[in-house]
Amino acid sequence: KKPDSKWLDQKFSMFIHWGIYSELGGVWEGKPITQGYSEQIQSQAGIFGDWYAAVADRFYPVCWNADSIVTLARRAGMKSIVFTSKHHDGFCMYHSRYTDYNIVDATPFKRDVMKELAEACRKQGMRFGVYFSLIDWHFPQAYPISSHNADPLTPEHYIYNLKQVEEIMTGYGDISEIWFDMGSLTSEQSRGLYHLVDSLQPSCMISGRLGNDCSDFSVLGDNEYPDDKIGVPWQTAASFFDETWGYRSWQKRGEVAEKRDEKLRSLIKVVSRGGNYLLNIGPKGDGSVVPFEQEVLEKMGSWLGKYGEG
Ligand code: JFZ
Repeated sequence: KKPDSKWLDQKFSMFIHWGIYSELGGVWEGKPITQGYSEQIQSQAGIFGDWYAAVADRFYPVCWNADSIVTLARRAGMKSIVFTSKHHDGFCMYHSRYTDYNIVDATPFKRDVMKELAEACRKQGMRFGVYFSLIDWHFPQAYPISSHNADPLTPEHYIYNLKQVEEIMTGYGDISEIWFDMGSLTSEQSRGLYHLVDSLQPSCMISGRLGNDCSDFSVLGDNEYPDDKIGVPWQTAASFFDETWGYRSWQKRGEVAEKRDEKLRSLIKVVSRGGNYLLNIGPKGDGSVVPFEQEVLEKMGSWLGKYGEG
C-alpha cells in the first residue's frame, strides 16, 4: 500500500519498553541477570509463571505521568511514540477484554496507562503507535517459552492476537504504526493480521517483523543502516544500551554528553538516508523516566533546536 506520508516525515520517534518486567529492573532473587534483555527476564532467569505473574500484584507506578513523557518526546524533537502494548511475557499494558492478565485487572494501579498515553499524545500533537508481541509466554494455548522464540502461532493464539489487535485498533484512536515482533507465522496468519489492521486503520504502518512480506516498512537493528536507497520505508530501532530495552537497575550509564553525541550521530545517519530513528527509553517500575535517558533526550532536542529543521 501507499506509505503514509506523515510516517515518512517523522524522522525521530520514541520507543517505550515498559511492563511488569520494569519492576524487576534486571534483578531476580537479589541477583543481577546479565544474560539477555531485561524485558525478557522471565525467560532469562527461568522464573516460574506464577511467580512472575505475582509481580503484577505489587505493580503500582506512582510516578507514571503520560503527559510528561509526551512532553519529553516533544522536547527531544520526536514526532511519534511507540508503546509496548504487550511484550513476550504476555502481560497487557492496556485494558484487554480477552485476558485478565492486564494492568487494569491484575495490578492495584488499575489504570489503562496506554489509554492515558494515547490521549496525552493526541493532546500534544504527537503521533501514537504500538508494539505488539506475536509470541506470548502466558497465554495457555500458545507455545511455551523456548530458546529460539520462533514457533508458529497455534490457531488459538492466532485468534487471540486477532482479537487483541482489533481492540487496540478500535479503542485507542489513530494508531500511527503497529510494531509486530517475533514469532514465525504462516503466510495466511501474516496476511490475516495485515488485512485486519488495514481494514480498521488504513493509514497505520505495519512493521516488517510480521513476516511473509506483509509489511509497510522494514525494521533494521541498532546502528544498522541500508547502504543505499532501499526503495521501501525503513526504520532503525535503537536501545540506549546494548543488550536491553527494558529498565535494568544495575546498568552502567557513563557520560550524558558522550551518549548524546553517539545517539545524535546515529540519528543523523538514519535521517540523512531517509529513515526513521526509533530511540528507546526504558522507564522504571514506578513509571519514572531514568534521569540519564531524560537528560540525553533533552540535550538531543536542544541540538536539534539549533541545527535541525523543526
Ligand atoms: C525484539 C524483542 O525480542 C526484544 O525484547 C525487544 O522488544 C526488541 C525491540 O525486539 O528483539 C529483536 C528482534 C530482532 C532484532 C533485534 C532485536 N533485529 O533483527 O535486529
